[in-house]
Amino acid sequence: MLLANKNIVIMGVANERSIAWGVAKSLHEQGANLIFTYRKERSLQKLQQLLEKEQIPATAVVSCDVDNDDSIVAAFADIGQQVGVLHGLVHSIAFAEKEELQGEYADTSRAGYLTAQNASAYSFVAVAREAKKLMTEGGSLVTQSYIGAERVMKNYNVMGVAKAALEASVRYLAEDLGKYNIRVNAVSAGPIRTLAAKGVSGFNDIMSVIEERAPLRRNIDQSEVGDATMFLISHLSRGITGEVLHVDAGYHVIG
Ligand code: NDP
Ligand code: N5H
Repeated sequence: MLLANKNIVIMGVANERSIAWGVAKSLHEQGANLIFTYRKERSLQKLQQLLEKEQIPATAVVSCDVDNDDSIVAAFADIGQQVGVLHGLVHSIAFAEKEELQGEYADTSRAGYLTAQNASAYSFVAVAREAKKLMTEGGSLVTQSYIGAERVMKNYNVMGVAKAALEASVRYLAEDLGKYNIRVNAVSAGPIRTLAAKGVSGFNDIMSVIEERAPLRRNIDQSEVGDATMFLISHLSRGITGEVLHVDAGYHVIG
């Protein structure tokens, strides 16, 4: 058991397809104590059903809207009271308005740009600051990114720019928190059919391209992202910080 007696926060379970739920299963297999945060009541209900079905105990379940600083501060104060020390945190949250995820990036509105940055990039900075206060024995933070941060991917648009900011934040946070023995990394996952991905234009075409062109000639799933995230949370990755680890069947090496 790589994570016995380790207190790990998981943010972003909306349902059984969520990347965060894949992460929860991988962390649970290694004996971690899991603390979940959610935003919508619907997500809380889904989470409670999943925990019961899979017989996974939650150490705590706390409400947290990452668009709101007071909500973040209150959530981590609550977590601190319940568990005292944190050893890890997984941020698996992003949001952009649907109308910004199609057409030309050049048409992005100021409001749409700020919404995406706020929920998808700044949220990780704010969460890292609060989590750090509880990581008195060192720790590991992991966020979820996508190759649209590095290259132009059709329709990803404003979210690509938000993920670029998120990946840059991983590097700056790695420098700031390294002196406290807190590591900061990202996983860059290939496309997975989740609630957030539902209804976004071009999703099926992108999955077909991966099947044809990725070195492994297939798509990846939540369990693969879960295991890679578990590795980055665990002691096995103790020399790694400021890294973006691709879990994408190798697609990122193809020109
Ligand atoms: P999900 O829809 O399962 O998860 C998205 C989560 O974001 C939901 O739990 C949602 O909670 C939460 N969320 C959105 N806004 C807020 C907010 N303001 N405060 C708190 N929570 C919020 O989709 P995924 O699992 O696909 O997404 C997880 C992460 O993985 C995202 O960062 C995404 O960009 C990334 N990713 C996804 C890929 C994919 O193909 N699916 C590929 C690469 C990266 P609620 O509904 O309760 O608001
Ligand atoms: C190139 C692509 C396909 C096009 C772009 C997709 C971008 C998706 C990311 C964001 C997170 C989707 C999003 O915010 C959708 C919302 O506007 C509407 N959905 C919701 O509100 C649901 C109910 C909730 C749960 O969603 C959120 N976000 O809270 C990228 C794809 C191939 C890969 C992909 C899907 C990447 C990614 O980052 O998720």
